[in-house]
Amino acid sequence: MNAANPEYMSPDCLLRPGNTNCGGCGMSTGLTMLGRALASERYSMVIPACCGIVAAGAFPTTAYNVPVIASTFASSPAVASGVAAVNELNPGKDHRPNHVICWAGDGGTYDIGMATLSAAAERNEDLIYICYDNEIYGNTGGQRSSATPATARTTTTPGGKGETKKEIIQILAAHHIPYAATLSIAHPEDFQAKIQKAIGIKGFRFFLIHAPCPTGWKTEPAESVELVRLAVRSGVFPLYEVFNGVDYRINVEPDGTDPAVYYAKQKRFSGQEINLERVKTSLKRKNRRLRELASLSR
Ligand SMILES: Cc1ncc(C[n+]2csc(CCOP(=O)(O)OP(=O)(O)O)c2C)c(N)n1
Ligand code: SF4
Ligand SMILES: [Mg+2]
Repeated sequence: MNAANPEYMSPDCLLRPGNTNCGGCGMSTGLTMLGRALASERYSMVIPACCGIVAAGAFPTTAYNVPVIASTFASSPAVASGVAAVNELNPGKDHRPNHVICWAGDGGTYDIGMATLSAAAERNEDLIYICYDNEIYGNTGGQRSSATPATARTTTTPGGKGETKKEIIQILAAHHIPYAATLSIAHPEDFQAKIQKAIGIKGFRFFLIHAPCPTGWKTEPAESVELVRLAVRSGVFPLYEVFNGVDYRINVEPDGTDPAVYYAKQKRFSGQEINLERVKTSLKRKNRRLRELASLSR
């Protein structure tokens, strides 16, 4: 493949061939879908330490088709706030919006960037923050993060993680930001529609993408999309949005698929004592609460 091919310079090709991502990487598919959703927009990205910034390649070349600032692990929301402020002061002759997208992993979001993320959300900075959640520190070999689900094996939880995954959407919603939503690479139309909706909203917008990492999850690269589809169908990763921190809307209802099918496809869960009854009860509770919040919002 020739990365200099004009086809790969087209505005919807955000991540060009020649990047270093593994086959079947959910983050790569997320970037492809993001590029398509933003094809007619002007934007730049801020990316902290994570696979997403390694993907750019070595200076002076880049796999990205838009300007990208590489930030330190903890500072991407602060750096993005600065870029958004500079853009506002410099509208350009055409006054066309110049959006700022923060693209970060779960380690940079749930853990190490949490302070600057919370601060930027509380200030309602005019930017779109997207966390691609592969549920580990993928770039450094697959250590646990607070997004790692209970019982998953990682290099720092070889016997399976004991703690439960953090509820990041609820945390962000509690900042009363105008818009927060989950995205799935198995639901491209929903993905596209929500990104375009967010473009029309001013203030802090937050997205969470379920992003399989075949390398860390020990899964088949060709099954990444099927895996996240199963996660939506079984209620493991519900697709929903929250407006102004209070109004909930469910976008795709789980269809009763057994979550055991999702777990069985991943070697990170194999050999673990997964108490499926407990998992199912907790998923039922979580999805019932979501439905209650959505019905209160009608
Ligand atoms: C302050 C600091 N600590 C540790 C690192 C090493 N480091 C670089 S990327 C990374 C993992 C990032 O995990 P995540 O944000 O989930 O993104 P992923 O690698 O999974 O894409 C780590 C620990 C660093 N660059 N800076
Ligand atoms: S380690 Fe995981 S997240 Fe990183 S590029 Fe490979 S598949 Fe993608
Ligand atoms: Mg990660």
